Parts: sequence; structure tokens; C-alpha cells
Amino acid sequence: MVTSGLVVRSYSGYYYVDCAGVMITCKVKGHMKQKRFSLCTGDRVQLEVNPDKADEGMITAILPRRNYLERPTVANLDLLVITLALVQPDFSFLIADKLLILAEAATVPVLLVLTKADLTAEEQRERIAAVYRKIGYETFVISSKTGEGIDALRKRLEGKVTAFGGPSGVGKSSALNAIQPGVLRTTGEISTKISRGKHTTRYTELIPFNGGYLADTPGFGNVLMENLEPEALPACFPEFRQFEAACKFSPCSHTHEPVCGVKDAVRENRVAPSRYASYLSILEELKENKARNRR
Ligand SMILES: Nc1nc2c(ncn2[C@@H]2O[C@H](COP(=O)(O)OP(=O)(O)OP(=O)(O)O)[C@@H](O)[C@H]2O)c(=O)[nH]1
Ligand SMILES: [Mg+2]
Ligand SMILES: [Zn+2]
Repeated sequence: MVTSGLVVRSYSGYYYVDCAGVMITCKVKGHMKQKRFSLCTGDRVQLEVNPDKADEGMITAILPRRNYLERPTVANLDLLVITLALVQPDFSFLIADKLLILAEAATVPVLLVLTKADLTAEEQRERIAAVYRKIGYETFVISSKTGEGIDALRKRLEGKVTAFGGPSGVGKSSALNAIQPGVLRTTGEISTKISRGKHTTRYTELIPFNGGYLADTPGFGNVLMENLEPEALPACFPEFRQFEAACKFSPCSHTHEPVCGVKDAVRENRVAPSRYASYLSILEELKENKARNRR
């Protein structure tokens, strides 16, 4: 029998596919491996169910993707929740901006979640949130410890396929557990106990949630900006758009050009200094990558 389903988890060559509520453990058909299909969680696939064992199958094709993210590795998201701690680890504007740019480049809708509100002063968290709200990024400030902001976030995610992505230790799993208590206990293998009793997430897994899915994903260390051309960077800063009409050159790199609407906007504080600093730093990184790849 040929059917289709959603890859909710992949693990050492096996894919767990949800076919209308029935979980089928699949391997990939030989001809697909040759094409080096990078099948991942969130992919919609076609499969042949084993006639002798209804819970086993072979994936024969991957259906076209709506979108795809490398960090975290997941396809067909309605929403990426970029999760960042206000403290422990300290909030970094550069990391936040890098993650936003990767999502913009992949055209995945994003929402920003700032965690560990209970450990910070109101003034500090509002200052950070204001930078992103002003650009138009929906920003939630939450505490998984006190429950602050959790109800509003839960409501926002209903019926959607959402992944929580971000650096390690920012509180992605804690936030998921606060949104749907017990959710990660049912999927015990996806995290491992590390030193001092901490748990760290090892796999990306989609978990059914109020008509949609939530995905916990493993945290990452530094954020590499690969597969992005320096020329594509300005378009990843949505707040630049309204000022670019005043740039003399088009395209404009918003760096050395004498007449530049974006630089004027930075000077007038209409673009956040932290965002322009991130822009310059990431632009340099992308140029270095490009030069290195040419050598
Ligand atoms: N005070 C406080 N601590 C929190 C909060 N959220 C998470 N933590 C703590 O932060 C640490 C890391 O939380 P996790 O939820 O495991 O973080 P993670 O982002 O899932 O980490 P990885 O799976 O390694 O990527 C744990 O010790 C949590 O108890 C919060 O809102 N307030
Ligand atoms: Mg985790
Ligand atoms: Zn310019």
C-alpha cells in the first residue's frame, strides 16, 4: 500500500512517519539514497507500507518542501521560535540577529522568545524586546519557572507546526514543558543527562500539540553563516527597506557609499545601533567566507 505521511523524527537511518495518526517506522528506498536526499524531520513523504507488518515501511519519495532550515534542521515549518536567554547565557544581539537572518533567508516566519525573565530586571528585558518589536518581530518575554508569558505563547502556537531553535541551555525544552506539561517525558529518549544533572536535547522531534506540532531541537554553539551571499544580506534586515530609497546607489552595501539612507537612519537612531553593528560584522564574515571558498 502506498500512502503519505509526516517525518516526526529521524534517528540513525530510521524515519518515524506519522500517517494520519499511525506511526510507521521507515527506511529509505535505495534509489533515494543515491540521489543523496537529505530527508529530515518535518518532511512530507510518500511510502510503501510493508504488507506483512503494518508499522513498517519504505520511503519512496519526498514531497516538495515549503521551506527548509539547516539550523535547526527541519522542513515545512509554519513558525520558528528563535529562543534566546536574557541571561545564563547572556543575551547576544549578534547571535539573535544571525538567527533572524538565517530565518529570513529561508523565508521561514519567526517569533522571538526571550527566556529566564525571572532572572532579569524589567527594564533590561524591555530594552532588548523593544529593539525587535520596533522592527516588527513578534517578541515574547517568558519564564518557564514562574509561568510568565507562557499562556500567551501557547495560544499563539495552537494549530501550527513550530520548532524551538536556539543556542544550548537557553531553555527551549523548559519552555516546551511549560507550554504542554509532561510533553517531553513522553519522549524520554530525545534528551540525555549530562554533567550536574542537566538534560540536553539530542534529536529534533515533532510532538503533536493542539492541532499542530511542536519541535524541540538540539541547541547549538556558534552560528555559522554559510550559503548566504554578501549581496543577499541587506534584504534580511526588514527595517532597512523603508530607508533604501534614499540610497544613491542600487544595490547599496550601506557601508562606504557617501549617500546612504540606511546610514542616515542609523545616525538618526531610526535603525538600532546593535542591528547595524550586527550587519557590518556579518557582512565581513560573509565576505571572508566567499573569499575563502574562491581560493
Ligand atoms: N531561572 C530560570 N531557569 C530556566 C528557565 N528556563 C530554563 N531554565 C534553566 O536553564 C537550563 C537549561 O534549560 P533547558 O530547557 O534544558 O535548555 P535547552 O535550550 O533545551 O538546552 P539544550 O537542549 O542543551 O539545547 C536548565 O537548568 C533550566 O532549569 C527560566 O525561565 N528561568
Ligand atoms: Mg533542550
Ligand atoms: Zn545604502
